[in-house]
Formats: sequence, structure tokens, C-alpha cells
Amino acid sequence: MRMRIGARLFDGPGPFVMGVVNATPDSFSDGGRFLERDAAVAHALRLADEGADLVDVGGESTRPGAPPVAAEEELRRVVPVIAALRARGFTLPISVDTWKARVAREALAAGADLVNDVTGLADPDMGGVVAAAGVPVVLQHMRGTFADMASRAAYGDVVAEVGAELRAALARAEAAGIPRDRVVLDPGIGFAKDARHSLELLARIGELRTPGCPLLVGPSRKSFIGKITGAPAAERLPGTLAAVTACVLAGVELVRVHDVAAARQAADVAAAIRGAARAAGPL
Ligand code: HH2
Repeated sequence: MRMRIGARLFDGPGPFVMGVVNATPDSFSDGGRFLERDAAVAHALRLADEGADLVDVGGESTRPGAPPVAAEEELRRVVPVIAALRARGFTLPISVDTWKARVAREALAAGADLVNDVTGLADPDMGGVVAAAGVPVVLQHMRGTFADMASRAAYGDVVAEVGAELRAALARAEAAGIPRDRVVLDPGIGFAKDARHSLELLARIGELRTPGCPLLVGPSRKSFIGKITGAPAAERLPGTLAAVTACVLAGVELVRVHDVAAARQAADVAAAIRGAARAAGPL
């Protein structure tokens, strides 16, 4: 990939690690520990120390059944965190995890460098906000709303349908004036997908490759790991690392994770194995 995100040029195959900073009181995995601005800032600094390439600050839980968050409340959660990170000279690119155009606009004004939209531009104003700011965007696949997405997990060929819907989101982005070389695509593990769908997407992730657009995958602590292993969210790091490894071996450029130090090591070793296979070449 070759994409400028904030002050940094993301150049090469990666893998690049996006660390999750939840500024939500009801997040399924972090349980509100980072609601307070200072705790979220400290968490972002720790993720940077652990080897994150960028951090993703979000103020609305997407967990099925989580209550919707009004834009005002979401702004109260994320903008002070982004502003405080910039005020203290945080050098990593900051992504804002929001589907609301207004939140994206104010987060970008406070110093965010990228918009991570799990709805793939569901808000009709989002494309214009991203295009006007000249920043990159992550378009993630989902269907329906956070409340009803589980009931929308019905596919014939999940990879083909997610691919077609991601291409439609990309077309919406381009129509709004976002050049394709500023778009990252994400299959949306767990978003309107059951465990079987998430696994098939991970197994066939290469089929989602779209010329000019890097891929991002967020498997961290997700319910498909619980479905396979029975482990609760807080005990899904080994399963997360298996998924990160599979993604990197398949050529995914960016992974979104909570446990950056562990994922950094898994991703780097998987990338080294991938590189060694290329170096060896055919016999
Ligand atoms: N997953 C979550 C949130 N944002 N963004 C992208 N691009 N891809 C993902 O897979 C993705 C995402 C859900 O995880 P998390 O934020 O950790 O939990 P919560 O929904 O409680 O905020």
C-alpha cells in the first residue's frame, strides 16, 4: 500500500497495526475503563509504546444491542481525547471510529487524520466531509443497523456479496469526491455476519482485494473466536493472534486490535514467514 495518513506515509505491504482506544462506557471488551479522557490518552500512549502504527478512537459501541449514542455525547467522548493527544505532541496518526458525518468533521478539526466508518458511508453527508478534509477513509461492510444487523446475516456466497457491497461503497465514495487511493476496505468481521460468515471471509480474504485499496481486518476478541473456543471476550487473545496471522499470510495490510504488543509480534513473524516464502520462490 502507499497512503499518507496524517504525518506518516504507509508505504509497503505492512502489516500495519491499528490499536483500539475505546472512549465508551459500555464497550464489550474494555468495560468503560477508558471513559475518562486521561485514561484514554494514557491508553493511546501505551499502544504507541507497544508498537501501534496508528490508533483508532471510538465513542460508540457497536456491540449488538448496545444503546445508540447521540452525536453530542459521542463528540463529548472522542474530541477531548483527540485534542489532548495532539496537545501533548502525539506523533502517530489518529483515526476516528464513527459513522456520523458531524462527529467525523469535528474529530478531524481536533486533529484526527482518518475516518473509520463501519457503515461504509451510510450517513449521506459523510462522503462530503471526508472529501473536503482530504483524508483517507476506511469503508467497512455491514448491513442494517447495530441493533438489527445480526438478523441481516443471510448470504448465499458471503465473500461474493460482501465484495459486491464493498465495491458499491467504494463507488459511493468516489462519487462523493474521495479518490480511490484514499480508501481502505474492510469486510467487517462480526458485523451482520455469524461465526461461519466471519470464518469464510477470513479464509477467502484475498478475493476481496480491489486494485488500489488496501485491506483492513478487525478480528480482535470477536465473537467468532468465542463460538469456536468458548472463551469470553477478555480471554480471546490467542484466537485473535491466530486470526491476525491468517490475515497477514493472506496479504492483509492493516489489522485493528486491542492487544497491540502481542499482535505486533504475531504480525511481524507472519510477515517474515510470508517474505521468506517469496524469497524461496518455486523449486
Ligand atoms: N470492529 C469494531 C469497531 N470498529 N472498525 C473497523 N474498521 N473494523 C472492525 O472490524 C471494527 C471497527 C468492534 O470492536 P470494538 O470497537 O473493539 O468493540 P465495541 O463495538 O464495543 O466498540
